[in-house]
Amino acid sequence: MLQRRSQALSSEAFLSLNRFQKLAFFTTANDPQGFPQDSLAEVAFAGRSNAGKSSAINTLANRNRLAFTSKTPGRTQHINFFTAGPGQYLVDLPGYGFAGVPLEIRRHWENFLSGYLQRRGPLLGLAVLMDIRHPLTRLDQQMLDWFLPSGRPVLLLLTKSDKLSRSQRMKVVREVRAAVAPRAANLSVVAFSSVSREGLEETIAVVDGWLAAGTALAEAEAASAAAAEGAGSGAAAEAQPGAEHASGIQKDPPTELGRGMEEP
Ligand SMILES: Nc1nc2c(ncn2[C@@H]2O[C@H](COP(=O)(O)OP(=O)(O)OP(=O)(O)O)[C@@H](O)[C@H]2O)c(=O)[nH]1
Ligand SMILES: [Mg+2]
Repeated sequence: MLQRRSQALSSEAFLSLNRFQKLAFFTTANDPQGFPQDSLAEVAFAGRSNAGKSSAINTLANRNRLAFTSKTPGRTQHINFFTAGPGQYLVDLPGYGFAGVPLEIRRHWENFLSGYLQRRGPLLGLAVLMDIRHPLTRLDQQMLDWFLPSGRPVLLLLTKSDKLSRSQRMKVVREVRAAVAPRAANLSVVAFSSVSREGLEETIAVVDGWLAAGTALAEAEAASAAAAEGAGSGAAAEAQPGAEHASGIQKDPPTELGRGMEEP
């Protein structure tokens, strides 16, 4: 009893200390030029229209209307960036698989999504959200095909878990785990609900871990680039005093800060 109470308290404390409560809308973009320039680490939320991406971001932030949700599929038609800390972003991607979208627009978003997933440097990890009642559709598999070759981790969130009984949920989780296990080692599967908040702690821990690791890596790379630059310019200055200033050449920004996505 006591143990259960302390577990409940620590769980509440964990959620109330969750740093995503400070999540704030940063920008909306519909092409790579609109992406934040200072991004060091991003985690994107992908999934079919109506899978619950915007709801999941709101649940992480413990807010109702940070990311807009809707019963009408295709509500999120831009890429919305939410800032989670300096240089850290959660990205709400437009949903795929919405039948009412004209072919031309669908092609545009397919190109966009494949380019983003394959080439966006700061994209550390991907959450793929799938309605627990319809997991691993052809288009979800397509997302994984685009992203998994990067070797970066994926979190499969089986959303709307409140719609199934506990035993049904566990069965689907087991089946999805078995289906994806051969595809990649760093792929985890979690039942998630924005209504019951099932899976919330695990999701926060995973996303937080990715952002922290990505930021540390980006900072270490920037520091080593700066050190190499310092050593290089020191040697050049020794060989040819005053040459550095005379050349007037601007140094490139540290690689991590300069990472961006090319137009798909
Ligand atoms: N029961 C239940 N409903 C949910 C849950 N998550 C989302 N919904 C509902 O599902 C609908 C779609 O949710 P959104 O979060 O807007 O979905 P989305 O993936 O952002 O959709 P697009 O922006 O169209 O791609 C809304 O009516 C939500 O209230 C959940 O965990 N349980
Ligand atoms: Mg949405």
